[in-house]
Amino acid sequence: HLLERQLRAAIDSGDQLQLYFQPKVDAISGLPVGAEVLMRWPQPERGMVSPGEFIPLAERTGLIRPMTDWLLLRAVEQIAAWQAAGLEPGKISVNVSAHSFYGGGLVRHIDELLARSGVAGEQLFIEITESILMHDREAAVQVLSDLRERHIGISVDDFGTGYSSLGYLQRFPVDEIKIDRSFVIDVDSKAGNQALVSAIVGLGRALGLSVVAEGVETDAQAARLRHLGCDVLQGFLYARPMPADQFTAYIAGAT
Ligand code: G
Ligand code: G
Ligand code: G
Ligand code: NA
Ligand code: MN
Repeated sequence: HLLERQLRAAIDSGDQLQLYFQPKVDAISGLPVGAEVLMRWPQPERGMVSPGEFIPLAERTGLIRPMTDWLLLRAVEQIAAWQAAGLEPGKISVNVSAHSFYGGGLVRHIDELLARSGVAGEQLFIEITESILMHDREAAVQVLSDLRERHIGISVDDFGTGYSSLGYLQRFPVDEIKIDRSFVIDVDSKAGNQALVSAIVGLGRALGLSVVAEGVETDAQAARLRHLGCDVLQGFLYARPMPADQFTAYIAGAT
């Protein structure tokens, strides 16, 4: 397929794919606590290809592994550059797909990047979906423990959409849960969504996890999520995903 060839070329060339950063803010103060990295692909002939299109393609073809390795490299280099400039970007979260998570080599790759750059593991968060974690629970515990040993944070993405095994959440060394956008959309008007968010916050508190709500678009949603006890908010209300140089200005202005 043409798109697959183009994606392979983009990964090989190393200068077509871009890292965008979407701030995560403290629910109470509104100050940034970090950002989620989201991959963007401005393809020279096609224009911006949607991640909804090229991420599943990358997952089907196995290209997601070199792509994630490259993204991790660039993310760690960027953190080092911000720190060298005296800026504090907070914790930078990288999405990791099943191939990378279970394929072996993820932790070794991160070790190399951290050693080479001098960046501390605690600067990084790995976002992994609930369903990926449940796929092979024993293998997952091993990878998560390896990451924890390096003080790398673990975030459970799209929380509430998989078939949750709440018992396992307690056995996984996890730091953060991200309430899926689908529960956030109507949280200001639907009692059911409020009850869900409230239950997830209660679970997070009981297990000592930070609770993030994603996809926050309105003040009404933010006020309700804050009232329900969410710790961190992320969404278009605060900022859209932005290129590194814009995020530099964002954190420089926020401090
Ligand atoms: O970035 P949004 O803007 O459109 O992303 C769409 C989907 O692609 C989301 O599910 C998001 O998690 C995923 N995605 C974006 N960037 C990455 C990435 O670098 N790696 C992985 N695995 N998924 C990503
Ligand atoms: O699957 P994951 O949660 O990683 O996906 C993040 C996706 O959510 C990205 O596509 C990102 O662009 C998108 N996103 C971030 N904030 C908002 C928001 O406030 N509203 C909507 N509709 N999408 C958002
Ligand atoms: O409406 P009012 O401001 O009283 O809302 C207080 C809500 O904010 C309560 O639900 C409480 O759990 C939550 N809250 C209070 N302090 C904090 C805090 O430091 N962090 C978070 N995430 N929630 C808090
Ligand atoms: Na994510
Ligand atoms: Mn999510």
